[in-house]
Amino acid sequence: NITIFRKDYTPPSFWVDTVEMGFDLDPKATHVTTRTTLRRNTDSKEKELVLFGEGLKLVQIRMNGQKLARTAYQIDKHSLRIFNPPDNITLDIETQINPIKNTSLNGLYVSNGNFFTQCEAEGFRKITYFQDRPDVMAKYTVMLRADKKKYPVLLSNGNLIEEGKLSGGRHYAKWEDPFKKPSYLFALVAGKLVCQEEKIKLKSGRKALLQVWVEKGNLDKTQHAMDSLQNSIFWDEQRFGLELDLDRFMIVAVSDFNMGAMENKGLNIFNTKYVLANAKVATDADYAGIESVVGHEYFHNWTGNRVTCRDWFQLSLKEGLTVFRDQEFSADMIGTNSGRAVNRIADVRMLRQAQFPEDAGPMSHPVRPESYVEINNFYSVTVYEKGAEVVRMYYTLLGHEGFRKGMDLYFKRHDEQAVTCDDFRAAMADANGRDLTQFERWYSQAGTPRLKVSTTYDAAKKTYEISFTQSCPATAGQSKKLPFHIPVAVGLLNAAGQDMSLKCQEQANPTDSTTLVLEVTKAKQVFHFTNVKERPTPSILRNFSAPVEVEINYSDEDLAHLLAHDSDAFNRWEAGQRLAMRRLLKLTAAVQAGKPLELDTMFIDALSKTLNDTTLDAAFREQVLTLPSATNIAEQLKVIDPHAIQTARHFMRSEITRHLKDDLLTAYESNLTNGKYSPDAESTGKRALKNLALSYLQEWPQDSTFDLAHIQYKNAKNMTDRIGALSSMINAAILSQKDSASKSARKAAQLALDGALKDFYNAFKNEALVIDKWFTLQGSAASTDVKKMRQLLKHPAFTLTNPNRARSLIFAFCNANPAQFHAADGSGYALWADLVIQLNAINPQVAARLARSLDRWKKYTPALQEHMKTALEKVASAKNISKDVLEIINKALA
Ligand code: BAL
Ligand code: ZN
Repeated sequence: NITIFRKDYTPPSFWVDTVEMGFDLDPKATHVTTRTTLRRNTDSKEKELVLFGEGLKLVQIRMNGQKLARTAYQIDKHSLRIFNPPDNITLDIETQINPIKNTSLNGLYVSNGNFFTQCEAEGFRKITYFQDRPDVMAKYTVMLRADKKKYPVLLSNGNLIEEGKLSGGRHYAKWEDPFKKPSYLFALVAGKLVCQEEKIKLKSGRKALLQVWVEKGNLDKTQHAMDSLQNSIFWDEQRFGLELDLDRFMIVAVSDFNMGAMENKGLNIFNTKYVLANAKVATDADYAGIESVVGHEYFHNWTGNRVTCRDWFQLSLKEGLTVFRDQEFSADMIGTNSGRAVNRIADVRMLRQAQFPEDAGPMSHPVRPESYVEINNFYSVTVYEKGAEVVRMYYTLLGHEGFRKGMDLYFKRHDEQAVTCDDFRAAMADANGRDLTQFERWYSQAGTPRLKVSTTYDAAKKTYEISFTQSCPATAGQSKKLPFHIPVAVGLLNAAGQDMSLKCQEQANPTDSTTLVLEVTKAKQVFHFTNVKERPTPSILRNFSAPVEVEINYSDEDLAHLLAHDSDAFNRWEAGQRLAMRRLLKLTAAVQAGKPLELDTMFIDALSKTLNDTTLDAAFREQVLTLPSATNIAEQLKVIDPHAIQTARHFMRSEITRHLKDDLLTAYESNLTNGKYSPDAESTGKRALKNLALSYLQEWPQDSTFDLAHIQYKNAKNMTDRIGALSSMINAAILSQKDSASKSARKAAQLALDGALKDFYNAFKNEALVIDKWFTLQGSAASTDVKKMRQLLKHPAFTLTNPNRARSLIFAFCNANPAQFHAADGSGYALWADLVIQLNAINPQVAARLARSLDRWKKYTPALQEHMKTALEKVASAKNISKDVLEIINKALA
């Protein structure tokens, strides 16, 4: 397994101008003809022409019309090398592939009898021999030929220029993409599909045809995707002045897909999960996910497709930027300030849940990685989510207008080019006359920076000092770090909880606002505020202005003050999380020391105030009432003891319920949403708070609250309420009560749950995405142990070949069921090893994602470590392990 380094980048030896492809589609033997015109790149020292190819049968190769002599080229498992080619070439290559055998879902494959492609990052080489690298951009024409009955719909990138009948019941369609593109954006789809279509008028007055293609039974689930697509198109025109550059834009849903979706030019291919929705089958979260992913893929049309990456180390150039754009889109769609804050909180939760651990583990890498073995492993939360935080920091530093100027310059300079993260940074800097040299460290240094904050108030002089000390822990292959350029948004609250006006000696306040963005660039830095009339409570890192961990000595009173009053809703929430985390860490330590567990009333009171404050949006209250996750707690500990964490968290939840049962019942009852289902922000927030209250109420060890969940299940009119009820039921305390609940109540609850699970399955057995939810509920349920998991894996509806289904059950157990996955006897890890090995043979990408579940094994208690190591070694020594999985396992064991 070869490691590829960023420093070794060299330009391609040839440029490709045109690519003409022909496909004779057949599930077992598809013939592919590829004619490319190439011209030598005089900037390259490489003399040979190296084409990549994987698992291809080469039928023939011709150069400039002549059959290529066998001595003129060399072929191995991964490439085809042509010796001494002339400077201008027309190359004809014919390959044969076997799509039905392609379970990796990379390249051309078959799903439910239809053909689909996935070419990012390196799937095109599984179709034909090609310089399959993003800096080789060409214009494509594609001819598709197939049996007309079996494959009535034939789609590819760009515009349909010709279609017609062929002999033998076959037909053809010819597509032409007017824009240059790299091979990873190539796509084709063929099969029995139907579409919802609408015509829209673009800003310039041009018309465009929009289509959402699905299997026949799913046409009742396309409206939300269509609406989201139109909203995305209009948003990009309005916010960034970017118009759809094609006459036709297609989204196609496929049920077997490795990722969420793929931004192929004009022919986005989507996991069904991010297309299909109606009230019956989709939750509020699904609706939000669809809006965000449809937006994301559409926004790639400019950030990714028109301007693409020079090489895969630059992946965050398009992904970080496009995630930032989709986050802003979702926030703008809500429109209100508190709605924006709730979205921001959700994004930061995700960052802390997944990216902070990645940044501190064996797979840690900078936003722009320095090396990889398998690029698919670097479609990571660091490249995507931390990458989006990096883009957000430009926005915070340069302001709304400044950021837009930077974007405009970026497109002006680089349209139809393959460029680097440095090019993007240069555009931002040059458009604003700013020096962003130091900012480059966000791209080159891995790890989550720590920002220590201390403050001093001088009552006599009315001055206030905020001192920052920044550091960054060592990460894989990077021991020493230099200071980052960190935008720290700061506000000061007076005793009444109002924002004070700010005057800072080191940093002018450009907008006269009460929030100031301090630019911390040194290891140690002090900012002096004057005319501070009283001792303030500092609100640091408002709206999470940088992806760092802030260490600050707040008293509980400070935090309660911020939770009650901060004008920055993000920091209000953050204060609540700090209050909770502090206690969760103490409780975890108490569990480990065998001490009695106690929770103070001050914390409960603070939560109660928020819960009962009906001037706050329900969505925001739900966020405040949601405790830090087990992973969040684990990240704060030197040694992870999952059982102690679980006990502590469970104790806190039950104490909150014991004290606030009536308030929770009120929150439940006052947030019922009746009438027609609508996934708008207000209704979504209400349902979220109601279902959270319901889940807390299940900590109450009696049957009355369980009945509430059961009734909700039976009466549910939408999937959010149905799944919310079922989730509450399956995790209800009454099911495991040994003492206080009577045996018969416990039995009745179990019976009700079993009935509901059966009912749910029967009602939705033809809706794959809903059955995924059914598996997820069970995979993550507190009562699902390894034995039960092995039973579920044998369920007739379970399969490892469909990534959604595999993830629904297995990832739920390994990533979201810590108490059972980390069983003391190591049986959870043994199951994990079996599944990684089985998945590896089917789909290395999915297997490699699962492999990540034991990433942080060195942080666990010694007894668990021992079992984890055994499991990791078992995978490492198994036969035919892919480079995808080996890269993860080897880095973990190193
Ligand atoms: N480019 C892979 C899928 C996505 O990030 O949109
Ligand atoms: Zn993307």
